[in-house]
Amino acid sequence: MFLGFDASTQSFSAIILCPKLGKVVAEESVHFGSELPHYDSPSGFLKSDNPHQVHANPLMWIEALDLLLGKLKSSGAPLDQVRAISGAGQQHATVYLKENFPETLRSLNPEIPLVDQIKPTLSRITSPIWMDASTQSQCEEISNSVGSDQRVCNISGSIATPRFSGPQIRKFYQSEPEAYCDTSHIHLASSFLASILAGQLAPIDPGDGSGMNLLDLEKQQWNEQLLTATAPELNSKLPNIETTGSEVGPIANYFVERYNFSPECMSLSWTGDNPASLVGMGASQSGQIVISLGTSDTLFAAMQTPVTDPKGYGHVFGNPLGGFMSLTCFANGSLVREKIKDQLKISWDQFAALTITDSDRDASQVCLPFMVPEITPKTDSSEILTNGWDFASASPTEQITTLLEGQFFNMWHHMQWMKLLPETIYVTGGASQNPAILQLIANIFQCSTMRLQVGSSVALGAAIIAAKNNGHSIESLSEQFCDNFSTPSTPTVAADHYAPRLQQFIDLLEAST
Ligand code: XUL
Repeated sequence: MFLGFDASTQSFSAIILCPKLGKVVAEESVHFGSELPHYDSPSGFLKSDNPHQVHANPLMWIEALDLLLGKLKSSGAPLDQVRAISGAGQQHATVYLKENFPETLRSLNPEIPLVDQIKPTLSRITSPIWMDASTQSQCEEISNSVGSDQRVCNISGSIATPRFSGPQIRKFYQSEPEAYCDTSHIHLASSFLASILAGQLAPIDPGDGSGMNLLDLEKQQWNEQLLTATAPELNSKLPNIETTGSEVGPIANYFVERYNFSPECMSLSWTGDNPASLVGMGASQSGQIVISLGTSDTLFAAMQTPVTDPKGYGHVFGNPLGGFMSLTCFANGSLVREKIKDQLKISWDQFAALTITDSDRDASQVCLPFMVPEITPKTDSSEILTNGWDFASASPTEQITTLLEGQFFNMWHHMQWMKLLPETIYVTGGASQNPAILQLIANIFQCSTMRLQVGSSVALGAAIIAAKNNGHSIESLSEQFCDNFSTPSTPTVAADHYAPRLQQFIDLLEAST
């Protein structure tokens, strides 16, 4: 059996799959906001007065890991039969650790919770996460030092990007030089958690490593110029780059004693949530497009040769199964859908029932759905902007429908650089449970949409990576676990139905960004 973890922004989940039985045998999840309220992070990150500064407490992730494994054990999940473990973390988040981290990992005591043992190893008590947009000046400095945005993009697959780890590391070095000096190890959320499971330092994989603005994408090695432009002695603080799912070592004794894992269970390297989702959706090879509707909304597809976004919003990441993937990320995803749902005091079912998917409403009414600083396009708006109508006093149907249309118009507009003509879009993440959303995407993108029946394509992707690296073929794993889609939603409106509203949206976007 193979275990896959998904350490995402708002929760930590796990799936155990068994290729012999061809089925998922256990699934469990911990929601940070409700199950670990003492971290004061209702949506998985700490409150801050500066909307551009978004950090999380890395101790919350490891307390969640103990809680999650405890839940799996008490539900009778066959942890003793797990042969290998991999996982995926929210991308870009960095964890800063002192010299004593490796020694602490080697001697984890099964009698003491992880959080108490790891706490003294942190050289920075918080981790900047992917929602942080506070490093614009560091991005400019990195670009200037390397030569240009285009040069950074040619090497790393993305222009210097505020949420990426390199600019975040530079900001830490500049604002807290002593703590930077006291930092011997800088990990991504993914490699930090993989290290704890293995009881030794784990590498970073090319999928998650390409979200750092530090990796030479083609050579799959840290790039000297980018390292120098970012911070001194960075090379010695970073783990090595190794293929996704490579062996780190047998699982640490802590987990054997505490949760009954076999001492032979192998702990593998992790990847980022989006690269893992590409695998979990069975889209790692065949050029299908995936839309993931999570805390962030992302749109991604596998690509053989890297093509970069001329506007700089899109990224090229490593594909965990070889080659590359293109990705565009939107910060105003579920957080905004949830805010509107809560303001209207309705349930998700009511939210779905109130969505109009082929409306003949006033075609000139559109909105920009940005309530937190947006990544694509870059904008600071903190409230919904309309082209002259009053959003707050509109009916719930109008609010929900224009909000969702705005999200998918924005996505459509910003995927044009990928030059893809999708026949089917595979939709995953919490909001994919809403059939009205699947229909709306089908109508706006003019292709059919399907959703995976398994809850987390990220944890599934990680478990598939673990199974593949234990000798199972990716073809049979994909057939067994990724072929399980809902009946497709096909367009119910003509191709030009949304054209006037889409144009209104683009006009409003261009006038305000
Ligand atoms: C991708 C991105 C987010 C995070 C959180 O570039 O920033 O999708 O991975 O899920």
